[in-house]
Amino acid sequence: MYDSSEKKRIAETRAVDATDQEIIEKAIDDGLETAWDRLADQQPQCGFGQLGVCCNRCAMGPCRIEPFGKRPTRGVCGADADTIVARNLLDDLATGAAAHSDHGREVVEVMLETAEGRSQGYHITDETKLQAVAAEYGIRIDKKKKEEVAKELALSLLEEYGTVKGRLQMAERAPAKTKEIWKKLGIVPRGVDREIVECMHRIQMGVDADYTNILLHAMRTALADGWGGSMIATECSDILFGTPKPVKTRANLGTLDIDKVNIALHGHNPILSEMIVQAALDPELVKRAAGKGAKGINLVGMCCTGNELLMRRGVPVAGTFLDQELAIATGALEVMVVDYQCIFPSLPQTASCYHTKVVTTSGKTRIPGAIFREFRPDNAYDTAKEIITLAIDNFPNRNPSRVRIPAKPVDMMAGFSEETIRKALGGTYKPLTDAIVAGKIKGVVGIVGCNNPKIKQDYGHITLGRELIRRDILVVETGCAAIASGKTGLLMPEAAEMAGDGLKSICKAVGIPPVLHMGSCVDNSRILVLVARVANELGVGIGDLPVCGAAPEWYSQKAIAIGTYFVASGVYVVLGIPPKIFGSANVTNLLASQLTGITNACFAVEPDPMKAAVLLEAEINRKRKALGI
Ligand code: BF8
Repeated sequence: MYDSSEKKRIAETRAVDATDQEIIEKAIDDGLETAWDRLADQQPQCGFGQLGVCCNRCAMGPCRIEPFGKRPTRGVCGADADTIVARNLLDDLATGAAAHSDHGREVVEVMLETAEGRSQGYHITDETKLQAVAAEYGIRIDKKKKEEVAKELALSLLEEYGTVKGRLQMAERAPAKTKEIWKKLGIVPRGVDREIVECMHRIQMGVDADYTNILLHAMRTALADGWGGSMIATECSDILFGTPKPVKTRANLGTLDIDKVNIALHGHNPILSEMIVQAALDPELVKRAAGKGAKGINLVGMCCTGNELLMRRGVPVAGTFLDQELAIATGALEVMVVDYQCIFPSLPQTASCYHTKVVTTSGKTRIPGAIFREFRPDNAYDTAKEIITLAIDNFPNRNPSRVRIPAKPVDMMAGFSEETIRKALGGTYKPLTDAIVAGKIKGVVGIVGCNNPKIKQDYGHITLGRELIRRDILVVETGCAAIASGKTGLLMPEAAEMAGDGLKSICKAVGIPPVLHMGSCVDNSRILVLVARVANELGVGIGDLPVCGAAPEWYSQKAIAIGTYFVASGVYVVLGIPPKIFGSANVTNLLASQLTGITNACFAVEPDPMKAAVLLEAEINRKRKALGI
């Protein structure tokens, strides 16, 4: 076993946040296996896999290409490194796009069932947004009831997934110049499912072998995600649960409550978590909790479900991707309820060291050792009550000698939907663009994405965020990046003190933090809408704006889709973790350089967030110069 100074050293290497470090030490004491241990077990990781030159697609393989030009230079089928790397990338991207988009479809289905009176406990909440989106789809409002409009809209949105219509309505939100580029490249997205299925077709052996052609389809599929599946998820969630407005809440593992029944809501889709929030207020359940000796029911969010809940309800967030095991390691969690995506399959094993129960709720996500309670729109409220009851009844099983909750949650502010930001600026983006033209704000960077145990938890996000605001660059965030900033205080208006003078003066005048939390990962679509509106107001393309993106700690295939739709839309993106493409000089060259001549944006890879800030500022300056500002 480790002595205390060794434990401290390990915890400090793994995470930045003091509450995380405290629980990492406890996990070591408890003999708990975590992602960091499993990463160590995997060393050395396969070099062929890291370079993307390993192909395991068919039964002639697996094959691998020798990266230094010696034999073998081709797989058994004859595919070279370019084909293999591009195909692997397309496969990953399709997986990510499918995850976002299938989540989006489920929200539309709930909207349809709600409109038809077939769901339990859901309502059409934001009528203004319902009408605005319906108008885009050419739906006449007249004197129709909101449910009728919602039904027509849901049916139109389901068509966006198919192949008959052949275009995505929401992609029309992009500026004319940006759409012109897509048209010229032949990458206008035709339908969400269509593009994803075509990815699967193209990566079958004997179909697409031209890396450029493969990468173009990757961009089209990514656009179908960003301007399709993800945007649909965001808009329909707003219609059902409300468009976020500024809200204050708290973050980190200290949001767990020693006296209450603790339930962590982990995953992505708000259709599950919103219902649990409603059900937790049920007097019958509150009474039951008291009967078990608890002072109440404490809900905390995790990952993107956490973001959905804090954006709309101000529910405290316990942490990011790498906090899912640590939340259990506090010994204070009665239930972790999950839907899908970013859920470690090992969670039931982690939970078995404590009294915690892991509850899965989607037929798509069954995990051995977890309790399954299927969550359907027609039984949503009842199932939510059942899950909370399970947690309450588990409260007496908590072993007080194994509980440690870090003392202090950090205050944070969230809820910056595109609508909220525009409203705060007085209805148009002119005040923002004026500040950019005047140089008070140099530009805007979206920091997005995950944690990855290959990098100290949250270090990439918060170091880059701090460095950018210091350079008078406004930061907008989503996903685990935003939670990381919340844990470190960057999402409070007081953080403006850390910003450069120009950005500080604007933040103080408007009363906003220098880092704005815009939501979950599907809510990157809010950033797309924001930049589209700014570009439209200025009569330019998205690629002309001094706007960049960064994913300092990404791990997920979803991040590949996100990065690619930003680049395809004209936004330069810096990745902190290398993608598996370096086995092909051609693929690398296209993505990291040649694309600039086409979309005016490309990818860069820079693991050091301080150096990434330099790259991002240089790109912002390049675009400012081109605009003559
Ligand atoms: O979709 S940022 S670790 S939680 S993948 Fe997952 Fe990454 Fe977190 Fe949300 Ni996004």
